[in-house]
Amino acid sequence: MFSNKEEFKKTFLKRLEMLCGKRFEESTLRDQYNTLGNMVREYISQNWIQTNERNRARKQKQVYYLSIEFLLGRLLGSNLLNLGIRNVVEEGLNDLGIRLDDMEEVEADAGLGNGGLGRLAACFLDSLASLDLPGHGCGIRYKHGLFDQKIVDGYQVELPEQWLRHGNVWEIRKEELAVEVNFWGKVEISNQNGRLTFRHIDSEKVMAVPYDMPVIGYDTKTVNTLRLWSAEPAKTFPPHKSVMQYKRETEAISEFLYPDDTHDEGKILRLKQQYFLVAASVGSIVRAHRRQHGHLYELHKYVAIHVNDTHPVLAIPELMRILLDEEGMSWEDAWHITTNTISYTNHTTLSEALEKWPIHIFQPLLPRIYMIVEEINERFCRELWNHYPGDWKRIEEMAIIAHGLVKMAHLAIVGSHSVNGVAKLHSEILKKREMKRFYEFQPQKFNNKTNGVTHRRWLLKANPELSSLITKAIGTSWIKEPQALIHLKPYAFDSSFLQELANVKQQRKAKLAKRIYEKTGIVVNESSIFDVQVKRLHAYKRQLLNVLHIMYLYNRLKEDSSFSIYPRTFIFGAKASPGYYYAKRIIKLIHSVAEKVNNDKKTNEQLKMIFLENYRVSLAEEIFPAADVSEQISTASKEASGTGNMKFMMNGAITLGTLDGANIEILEAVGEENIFIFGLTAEEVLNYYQNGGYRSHEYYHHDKRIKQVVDQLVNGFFPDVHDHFEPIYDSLLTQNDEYFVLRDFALYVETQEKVEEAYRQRERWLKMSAINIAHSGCFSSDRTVQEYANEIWNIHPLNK
Ligand code: 4GP
Repeated sequence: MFSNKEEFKKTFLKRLEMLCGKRFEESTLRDQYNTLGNMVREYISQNWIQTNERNRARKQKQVYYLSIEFLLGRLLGSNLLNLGIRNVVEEGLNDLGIRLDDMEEVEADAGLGNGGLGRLAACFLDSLASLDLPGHGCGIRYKHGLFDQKIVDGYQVELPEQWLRHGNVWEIRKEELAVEVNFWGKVEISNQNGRLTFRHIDSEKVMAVPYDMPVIGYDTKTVNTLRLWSAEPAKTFPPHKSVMQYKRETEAISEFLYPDDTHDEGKILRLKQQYFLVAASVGSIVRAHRRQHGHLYELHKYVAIHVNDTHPVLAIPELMRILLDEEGMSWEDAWHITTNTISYTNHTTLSEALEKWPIHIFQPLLPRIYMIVEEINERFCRELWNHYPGDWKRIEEMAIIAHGLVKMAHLAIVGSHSVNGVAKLHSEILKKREMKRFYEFQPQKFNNKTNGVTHRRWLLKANPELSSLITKAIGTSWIKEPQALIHLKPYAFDSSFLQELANVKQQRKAKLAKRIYEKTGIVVNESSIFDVQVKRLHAYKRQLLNVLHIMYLYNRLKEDSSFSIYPRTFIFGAKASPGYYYAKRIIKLIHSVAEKVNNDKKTNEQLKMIFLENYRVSLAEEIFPAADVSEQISTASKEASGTGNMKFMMNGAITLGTLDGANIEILEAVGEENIFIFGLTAEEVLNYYQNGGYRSHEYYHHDKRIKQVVDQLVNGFFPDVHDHFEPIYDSLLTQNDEYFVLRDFALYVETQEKVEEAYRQRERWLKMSAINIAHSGCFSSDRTVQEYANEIWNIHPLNK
């Protein structure tokens, strides 16, 4: 369609007139963006069609990745890059007086996720397509993604997000492929020639309408599909409801993403969303399979369904329902097919995040599905009884339904053939603690798949400056084979390379500094250490530890005129779940401390504290390349993996972290001299939880630095907030500091001093940075997805 700049310009101008009905001179940047988006979609349409045709013709096994979240961010830039047409387009646009960067900013972030879990799903899509693997995403087309965060007076305010306000150039509505989803009603049981049959009657129907988005692989013809479902009223309205009420309730299903990554709210709606996603996705998968094979007896040989955390776990009883009620299969056949089709990933050990649905909500909303879950539970408990005769306690612990609750993680483990954690430590904790009983019973199901991130978005696209430098040194092979980044290692000893690395970092710091100034009006010192913590706000992630350390530095600088530090800019970005009041207070605390530190002449040359509002994928792409220090300071055992840690490392930042999640594997990769590790180990934390013995008061009383900063939370040091920080104070003392902030404080301070010392030795620091980049290849999601493909899904590349 356009192999050179001139052709591109010609097509672009013609398409713009056709699409927008105006001359180029009158067009807005949005018109131009829409035109380009449409051109890209057309450009790949043949490959998209051919990928689907090839999948069908070869009857190759496909994986469907079911996820309640896909945190995609913007797509224009990464699509152009993956297609290898970014340069042509950029030059062509330049001739027309348009900056591609400006055009990219017109695109709204597709923020259909909260954090790690949703972003991982997006990285996996990129890797699947880039590896030519037949793998597709299934999710919900939320009208409003994760809320927009505004900071007013230091407090978080949530505004509804509106990514679809101007349409979405990447999607294609496929009404003809809609799937009917049934809620409420009852189950009619009849006996036909001695065989019981089940019919879900009097249900309320909802239409799930798919919107397909192309997932374009890097330098390949493969174009996979992300299918997002939208909820719409069915043709037949329920008789007992007003049309308005029915319409409102139906549309609510795909209206909002739940702004929470740890607890559920609005239970019925959340469960409706989950079943909606599952019924629509499984319905369309099965329909396509039936069309091709005529029956479902070999479904598991051609289809793998992966459930991303427990939210889509109803795929298990839904597939059973189809096989039993629609196909008339025996329970045994249906169970064999289902369990061999489904696999499951756990993303957190936080017990409050383990989903449990009250029966009184579940049963009326999904009567037939509930019956099936009951039967799965009964059969499972019987099996347990045979295995552990008389061990009631164990059976009660492992049951899927107990004490009025349906335990989704138990259903997931029982109904799938593979259960994995997302980093080595996390997978071990699942086996030894959280899921111990299940591991003892079926050890073969359990495995680890350490997370990864797509280095194409997080390095190639986000950091073109560093990417060019890498390519200049080791060639381009790392783009398709990220493990080739290891060839960069010798350059860690090459001072001219290190100088260039320093220049690249400096450029990106200057760029971020400019952005910070535009957004906050604060001038930051571009040669200070950029020390960054960006992630969801959660007590276990311990943004508080970071803040208390800054307060300590501030106190010290104020009180001790002989004390000085290497200038530092502490940068935060975080959204707190709207109902998570504690987390919101931490956001206010960050702002209150920043206010003091940044406005105090005595300190603000050396210390700056920045909170970047509305942290999201597109902002993250500006932050990671500019970071020197990557804060990964969760309470050990709590962060399942972390993926920000990998993005920082790829961009040459040095990790300052605890022995938690994938930090441990980063340590293994780079060696202890290239990372800063501190704090309690997971083992120690878990022992404290189990055996007690921690008294935060002791740390408070014995360490003057701690006493001072903790007291400052409540002693009028922040005059404008009254008692607003009391819950933080209480969490540390009255509630005995569940996340061991005070316990790790001194070690953190000490390690921060080591960070400073290392940074002062420029060559040493740059060497560490180069070594981190060189070892980041194994944290590409290409590696992760390849492991899933080989060891769980059993799928193979399309073009081979
Ligand atoms: C997150 C985990 O907290 C994080 O450690 C992990 O890297 C990420 O999943 C991807 O596996 N969990 C969630 C969640 O986002 O909603 O439970």
